[in-house]
Amino acid sequence: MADKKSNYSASNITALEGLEAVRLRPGMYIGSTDTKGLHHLVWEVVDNSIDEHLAGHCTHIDMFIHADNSLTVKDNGRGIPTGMHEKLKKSALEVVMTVLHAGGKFDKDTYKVSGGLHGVGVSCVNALSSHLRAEVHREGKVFEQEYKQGKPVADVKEIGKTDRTGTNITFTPDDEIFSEREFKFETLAARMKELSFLNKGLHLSLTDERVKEDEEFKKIEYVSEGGLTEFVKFLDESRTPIIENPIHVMGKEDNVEVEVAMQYNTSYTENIFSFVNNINTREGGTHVSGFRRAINRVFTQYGESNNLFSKLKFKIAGEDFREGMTAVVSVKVPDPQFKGQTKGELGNSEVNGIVSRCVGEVLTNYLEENPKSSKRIIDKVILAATARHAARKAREMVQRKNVLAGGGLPGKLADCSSKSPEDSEIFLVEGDSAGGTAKSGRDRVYQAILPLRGKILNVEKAMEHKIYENEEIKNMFTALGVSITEKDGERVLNTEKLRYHKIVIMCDADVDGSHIVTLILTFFFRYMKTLIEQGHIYVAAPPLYQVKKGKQFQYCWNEEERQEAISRLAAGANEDTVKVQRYKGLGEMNAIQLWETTMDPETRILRQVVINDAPEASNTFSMLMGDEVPPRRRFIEENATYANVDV
Ligand code: 0RA
Repeated sequence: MADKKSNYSASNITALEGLEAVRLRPGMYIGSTDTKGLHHLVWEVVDNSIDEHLAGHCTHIDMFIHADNSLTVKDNGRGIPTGMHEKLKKSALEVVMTVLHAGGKFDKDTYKVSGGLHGVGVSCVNALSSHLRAEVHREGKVFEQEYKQGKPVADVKEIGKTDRTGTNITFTPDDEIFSEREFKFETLAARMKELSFLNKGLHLSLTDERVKEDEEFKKIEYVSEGGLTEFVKFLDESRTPIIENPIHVMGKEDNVEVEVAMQYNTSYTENIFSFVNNINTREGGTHVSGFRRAINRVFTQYGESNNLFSKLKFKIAGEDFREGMTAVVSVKVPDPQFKGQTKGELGNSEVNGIVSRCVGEVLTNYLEENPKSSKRIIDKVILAATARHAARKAREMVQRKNVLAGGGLPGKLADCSSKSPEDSEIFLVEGDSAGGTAKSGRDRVYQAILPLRGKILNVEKAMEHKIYENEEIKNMFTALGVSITEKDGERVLNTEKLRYHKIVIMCDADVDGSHIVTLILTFFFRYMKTLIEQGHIYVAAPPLYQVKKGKQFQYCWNEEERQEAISRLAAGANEDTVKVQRYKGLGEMNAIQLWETTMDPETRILRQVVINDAPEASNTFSMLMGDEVPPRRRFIEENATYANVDV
């Protein structure tokens, strides 16, 4: 009996390994079936083309978003093999497209993206597409095969002759699977741009065919000659550099390729982005620790042998060497091992030493050969250490005061009565008057209100100790119950005592309000990023209008809804009984209206803040909040609908 049972489950498992399993539990393969999962499909296909590039066989990758929202990725690689697969008695193309995990290259020596982090293979994309067509140019011939929900519609066909090689994959995401099916031009473009920096000389393009009849297709092309140096310049577009050009490291050891570019700017933030085989390793890993180790070692050595740190009364910490540093660390590893919560951390221990040696050598030479630049960097390091010392004192003052006051909460906080953080929410509200309305409108059992006065400090421009001395920021720390401590010279945010699991930023729906939201988000991004990563941060969406006729009324969140409401309520009525109330500020709503529209979990809209693309997000914050005006103006112009809400 027992045997029979186990046999049964074994065959079951085999059956479940087919593409049916992917359709049954798409989340297990691509994370989710929302917009994030949708774009995961694209990364999966592009990764295969990138693999061809890494193997030295592909120079061009072109992407097309078609009018029917299908998408094509076209490359000039070797083309997926089309010959007979010995064991399976099927074309290799069919095997790659329909067998789970068969998509990878058969040779192990090349750097591989697919099978790495994204890693589920192009067959998963096939399984989750209502329709997919693969076209292969190889050995002078064009082959094609089509699939529906991952199943071949017919055998592989030879359909013509060609003088090129490569693969075109066109797929339509299945509407039975995806809740969101619209490809986002900006998301795809950001990744294509990133890929161009990471793969010097690779041509990438993106064409959006979803345009009005008389318009031309929207097309952008990326190719970077400067590689990571250009990447760092792009990331620091809105910051002021302190040395002329980024320091550039290229090296190779034991088949591991290392490339690093780093620059120092006048800001106080550290921005290190890391990649393994072109995939962003958000949690860092051995390549990043190797990089940090080299920085600490080389600068300490240089400073000590030139007697530059002798006047300091405290030790320089690792983070002092990295304040105001923007760096990209990119490694190509033949057999990457990923670990960590989201598999975003490189585990290969040999990479640590390799990166450390490559960076150490170049940086040592740089410091010897560029005394002026080196002095500027060292001066900045000393300033950072001094400021950190002052910041720690300021922080300890704030935190000690809280302890002395018996964990006293800010006077302005209207706390909730629930003591369970999982059920509790805090609204960070712009202005005392809106704060007052929110206090009367809230459900006091689980909703707390913290009014913030006017514009909070722009942390992008302020020294760290100033930040801890800022009244509104102090209030946020104490109300939220989080604190910052130092561990091995690194700042860590302690969130174990977080008092609310939902932190909702609530500001006016106008330009000033948006600005305040951005200021608060900048603060969270730079000082409490963990809270964003843990999914605790939300932005409230108050309505823009109330359209009213007699006793009937409707709240509207955009112009379209407003027009719709006007025509609905106006039907049969004369003009001047059709009343539109434009809410300029939260304070204009009464407590009941504010509750109904913005605070009641049953009816409100909350936007959860997530970090999709860390380099892009960091860049956007420094651009919006930094010194340079032109990029900020460009951003506002390009996002005009957002900036123009206040008309
Ligand atoms: C399997 C083996 C080889 C290449 C590929 C797959 C391949 C897959 C994709 C997916 C999109 N573009 C692609 N390009 C190539 C190696 C082929 C050989 O050895 O000739």
